Amino acid sequence: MDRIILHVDMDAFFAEVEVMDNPALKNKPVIVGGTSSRGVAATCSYEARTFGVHSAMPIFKARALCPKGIYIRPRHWRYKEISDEIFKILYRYTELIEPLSIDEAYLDISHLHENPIEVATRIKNDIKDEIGLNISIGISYNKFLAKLASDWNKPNGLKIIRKEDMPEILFPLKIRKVYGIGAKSAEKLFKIGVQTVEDLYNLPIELYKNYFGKWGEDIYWRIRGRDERTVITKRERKSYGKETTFTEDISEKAELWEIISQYCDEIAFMLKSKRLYGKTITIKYKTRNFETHTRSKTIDVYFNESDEIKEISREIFNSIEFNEAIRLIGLTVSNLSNKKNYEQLNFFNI
Ligand code: TTP
Ligand code: MG
Repeated sequence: MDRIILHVDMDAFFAEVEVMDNPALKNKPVIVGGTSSRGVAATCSYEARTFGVHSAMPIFKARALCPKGIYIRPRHWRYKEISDEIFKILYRYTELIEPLSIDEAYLDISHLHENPIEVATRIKNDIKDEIGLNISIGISYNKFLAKLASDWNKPNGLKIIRKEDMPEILFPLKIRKVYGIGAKSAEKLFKIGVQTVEDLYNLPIELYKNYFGKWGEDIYWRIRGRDERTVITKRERKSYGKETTFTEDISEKAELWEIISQYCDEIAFMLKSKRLYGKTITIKYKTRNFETHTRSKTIDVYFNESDEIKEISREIFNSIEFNEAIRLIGLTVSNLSNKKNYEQLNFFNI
């Protein structure tokens, strides 16, 4: 029997929470993630998107495109609170949920033996009625297609991709829509005239391996509707991290620090909400030439306060010489434990 997988994803999540909490913002271009000119947008409302603003765009650029926009500092605790409410509603439908981020998850509802469109509609209505926000839902028989479907007619979308729609339904899509195809591979493929999924579909499997390396075969099968990945319900987190690929490379150090500093707040918030502590911080960055570098530091004590994370990150950050413009920067806290004094306790227990 085919599985029934839903991919659910809130619309303009941080921005819509802000609008919900302050109805004066309704129908206005709202940008979350920067009250100073440094830093990047976390997200923005669909009204702001009509001006060309989007996630990961430098704030100064967003301000140039949308000077009348309303710029709001993120309130992570509030997004987490709403996210918890959303997940509570989802768990009423099934336990088979794989959370992907604060506003996104896969659900396996095969065992419900119900019409999936009806289930998805009920979920959408529950979230709208009980919380007041819109969610987009994609339905299909595997993860890859469910995720594509949730993006199909956002915001407030509902889309099903059936076996009989495949593969033709994917043919007009740009290849960047395919999970696993990054900017670099897409650029190379454009050079040989491959722009849409249909162009890609017609290439022999060997070429997939050349272009996508070890992911080649996965991508070959995905666009043919085969993706056997299951919905993984409980995954022990080994790290918490956050990274952004910028729409424009950033050379200014102060700007990069501002972004890292935002990540510190967010990661501290996530760790605290899970009562977790970390010991290692890693900064990863990619230069404009796609060279990836990582720098880590491990300390003797566990931490989860934003100030502690910032202090250690600052040390790592200062030791890096950014000689080239940066296209991606990320921060990860790892070596996690749920006890702050884990080592001391062990020591006394011996
Ligand atoms: P997304 O689901 O990618 O974006 P979104 O919900 O704002 O908009 P939509 O799904 O309708 O396209 O991310 C969820 C939240 O995660 C988003 O509201 C803010 C945060 N986020 C960042 O902080 N930085 C980022 O680069 C991205 C993509 C998201
Ligand atoms: Mg979303």
